[in-house]
Amino acid sequence: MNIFPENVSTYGQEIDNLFWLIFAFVAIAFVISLFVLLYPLIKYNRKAAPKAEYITGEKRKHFKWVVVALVLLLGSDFVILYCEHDAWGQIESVPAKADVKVGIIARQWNWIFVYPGPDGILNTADDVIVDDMNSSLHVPINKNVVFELRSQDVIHSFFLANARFKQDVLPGRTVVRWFNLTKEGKYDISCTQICGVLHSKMRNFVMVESEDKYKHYIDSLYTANGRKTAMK
Ligand SMILES: [Cu+2]
Repeated sequence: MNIFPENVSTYGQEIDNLFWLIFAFVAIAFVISLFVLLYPLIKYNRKAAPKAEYITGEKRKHFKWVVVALVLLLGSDFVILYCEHDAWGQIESVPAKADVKVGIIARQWNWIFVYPGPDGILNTADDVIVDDMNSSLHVPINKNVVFELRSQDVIHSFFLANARFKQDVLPGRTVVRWFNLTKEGKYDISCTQICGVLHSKMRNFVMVESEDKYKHYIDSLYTANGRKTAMK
């Protein structure tokens, strides 16, 4: 069953698997909790047990149920921790050598994209900045895109549902993350942290393109900025 937006990132499937694993644990816990709540209500109704009993939970036969619940809870936590280890490792280990580097800046209420200039290095004088409402971040398909997330004002959250990627963007801090998108197309970027009155308008896009199209776009950016085109 797939109720999510289409996954287009290399690590997205792992996140979906984790979702269903956690969902299963929560579903089981939900059924058990309902049973524990409803069963005594029916079994010990007013006719069957008119007098309530006060239980402190200190007696061994009572306390063991506290231990059972604790073991179940800790047990499921450890299973989830064990299963998420791989996905966590993939997302946290930013590739040392990026195919593409880009800066993503959050500002009330727009995402701003910064492409390294012809020198290929971010945060230098020749960077090209795209700062238009609802503009698109262009990335090539099947490439490791490493991005630096920054905020100019408040806390925002960068969410690319199709990549299963979400990360808070904090003022005063640079967060470096990556993705590798495997299908050409246009996908929504949204902000998932209430960041002011126009928070819901903070909607941009990722354009996943063939290498050629991507280079063409970058070239056009450089030309528009009056710089020499120098994409290798
Ligand atoms: Cu925001």
